[in-house]
Amino acid sequence: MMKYYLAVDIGASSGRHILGHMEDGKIVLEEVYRFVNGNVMKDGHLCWEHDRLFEEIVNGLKACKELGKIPVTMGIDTWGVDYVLLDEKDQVIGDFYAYRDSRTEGMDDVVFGKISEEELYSRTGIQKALINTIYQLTALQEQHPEYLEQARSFLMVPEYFNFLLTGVKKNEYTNATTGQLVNAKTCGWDRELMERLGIPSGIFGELCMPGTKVGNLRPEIREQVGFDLEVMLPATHDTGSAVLAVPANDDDFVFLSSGTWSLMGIERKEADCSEAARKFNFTNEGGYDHRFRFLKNIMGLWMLQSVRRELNQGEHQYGFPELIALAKEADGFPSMVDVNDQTFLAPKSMTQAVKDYCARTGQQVPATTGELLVVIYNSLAKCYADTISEIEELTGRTFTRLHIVGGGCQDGYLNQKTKEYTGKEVYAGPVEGTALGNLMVQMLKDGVFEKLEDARNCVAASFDAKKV
Ligand code: LFR
Repeated sequence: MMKYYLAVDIGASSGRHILGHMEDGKIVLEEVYRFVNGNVMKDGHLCWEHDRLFEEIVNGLKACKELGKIPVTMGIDTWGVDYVLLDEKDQVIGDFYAYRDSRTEGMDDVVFGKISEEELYSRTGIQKALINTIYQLTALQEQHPEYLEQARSFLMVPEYFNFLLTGVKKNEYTNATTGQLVNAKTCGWDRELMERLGIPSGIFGELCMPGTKVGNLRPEIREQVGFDLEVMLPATHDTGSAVLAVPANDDDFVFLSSGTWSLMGIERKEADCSEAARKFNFTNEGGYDHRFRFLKNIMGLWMLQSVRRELNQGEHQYGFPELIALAKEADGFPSMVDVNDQTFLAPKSMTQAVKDYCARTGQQVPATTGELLVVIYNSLAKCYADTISEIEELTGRTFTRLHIVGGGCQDGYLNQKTKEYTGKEVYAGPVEGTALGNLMVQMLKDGVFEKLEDARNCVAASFDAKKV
């Protein structure tokens, strides 16, 4: 009997159910279900559609049943920083706010009025980004203090879905770190920090490490899907899962987890919470096996996805191959933008935001779709190169290779540009890095692999990383 494991990987633009199993010493993946995701506007706020997403999670379980491939365990990973609050009856309080919502504007000043930016970084090692849970909860304090008063439990997005599936509430370490409320030294919630900020620390449960069992399916869910399984905690932060699947065990490389965001960095045994790291805005996210991902958040494919969404409001529907062809035609177009500029986080129109940036900085304004795309491609690749230089400066090392994992590694044009700008050896793959990393933890827990190194060797043997 084949033993299957299920990864439910939900990103900002799509979610998928991917079954994994071992065959002749290799990991085999099978996508069984896929659905779209995105923000919707509700009462003037950008929100996620958690009810629909949960229906899709259940639909994907039904699809496994239809295939006759019943997994022994499953794990859910999603983007970080977002959360729900539950009241004493376990009902959700307020809306499912999405991190791009502008309600956190100015909340950095409120937080820094209670703790200095330097001290906050030295405690958490997490970069300043207004999307972080710390600023979201501060916004709630300012705008809806009653929500925090009613709250009895805090769950991050994957934990909320796990709760709906099993009835069990468990907080997980890797995702928690993204919120900027976890202490980088103790690897536990920084309750003293919460108290200083006036965030009720009692709503945060003890942090569990990836590999912990959450529970079995609730009877209602079991009936709907037609089977039972164990829900487990993978690295529930998608980037934490993705980086597990980098097909290398040495340390002579920089990784790039490429999706809606581009997360670029290195794996380390200890967090670097120094002033130098803070000034470059690097972050130390908690990973599997007490590793840290020392990385930078780069705006990423979001910019390309947004332009495409805007173009596709017309009759003609553009796919990425067509967009890449247009970009190639305009290849020499010279203007560049700082992709991490706040104006690109959630603009009404990305097309206009890029044009405005070029105009503002006295550069040639892109006039065609191709030119616009070239600006984004070159700017992303340049940002990757700059980020590698910063990592090299901060660590006093030089790195030979760049490993790109995740959906974005399928963009050959971006890979080529990345190679040109960084001057590194570039390897692309695996594409389903996040789902793979999620599955690897389930398999490690089940004894398929003894240790992470073995799992990574197996990933390298199972999936070709293409040299760019
Ligand atoms: C990637 C990611 C990043 C995080 C951002 C917001 O999907 O998880 O790591 O910074 O989304 O949560």
